[in-house]
Amino acid sequence: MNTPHHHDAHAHHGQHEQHGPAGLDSSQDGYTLALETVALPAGTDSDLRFRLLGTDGRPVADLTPIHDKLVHLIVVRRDLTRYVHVHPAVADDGTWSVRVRLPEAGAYRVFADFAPAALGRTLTLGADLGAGDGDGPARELPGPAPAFAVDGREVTLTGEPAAGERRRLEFAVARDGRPVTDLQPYLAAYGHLVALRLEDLAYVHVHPDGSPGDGTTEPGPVVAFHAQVPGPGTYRLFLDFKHEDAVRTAEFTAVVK
Ligand SMILES: [Cu+2]
Repeated sequence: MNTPHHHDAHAHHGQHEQHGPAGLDSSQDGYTLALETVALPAGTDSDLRFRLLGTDGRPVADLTPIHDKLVHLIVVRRDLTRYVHVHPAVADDGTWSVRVRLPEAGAYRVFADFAPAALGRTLTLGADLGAGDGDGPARELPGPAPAFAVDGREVTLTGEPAAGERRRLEFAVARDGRPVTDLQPYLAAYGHLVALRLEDLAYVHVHPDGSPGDGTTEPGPVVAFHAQVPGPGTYRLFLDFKHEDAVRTAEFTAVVK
């Protein structure tokens, strides 16, 4: 189960935009995600440490911020039933670390999303991480549903991702049946969306449609994105949004034929 399929992962090297599936490799274009932590206890706060190595094998010093952060780190259980999105800090020796809590035992995958200045675009590298003892409980990803409740908010998804085609996805946030119009900017956007494919844990880059302060983008109730998924499969969409000073995550399943 730890052997990802490598479909088209190498088909688009050399282009300035990443079109193929991302996150399938721990090393790409000369850059490497090197986990120093390969296993963590489950259910407790622990330090996850890693390095980002450049073409010369040394830690990459010059990163271009993406949405206010140098590195976005996503950790998911391989069945996509658990999701953690954090922002590590770097020490003088080039080691990155961040405190995470993986809720239960199992096999996890780590994704580092970063943009080496010398490369001029974003890279997403992936690596395997274990948590706790053994495989942990088997879980099944919930099927497609148009709405997700989190912390008393209901988020409704309109639109469907499609293979090889840019599609608009809209998420509407409501509370007690009323549209929420006071979303707060979180990392320079009203929402951050990460999509992952269950079959191979391909990571999909999603781009927000508009940003706070651009004169047209409202603070809810709708947060819109453009997404293009690399092919058929079952995708889990994770939407992070900030409301009343807390970041909350809504999750959706989409089956792409
Ligand atoms: Cu992030």
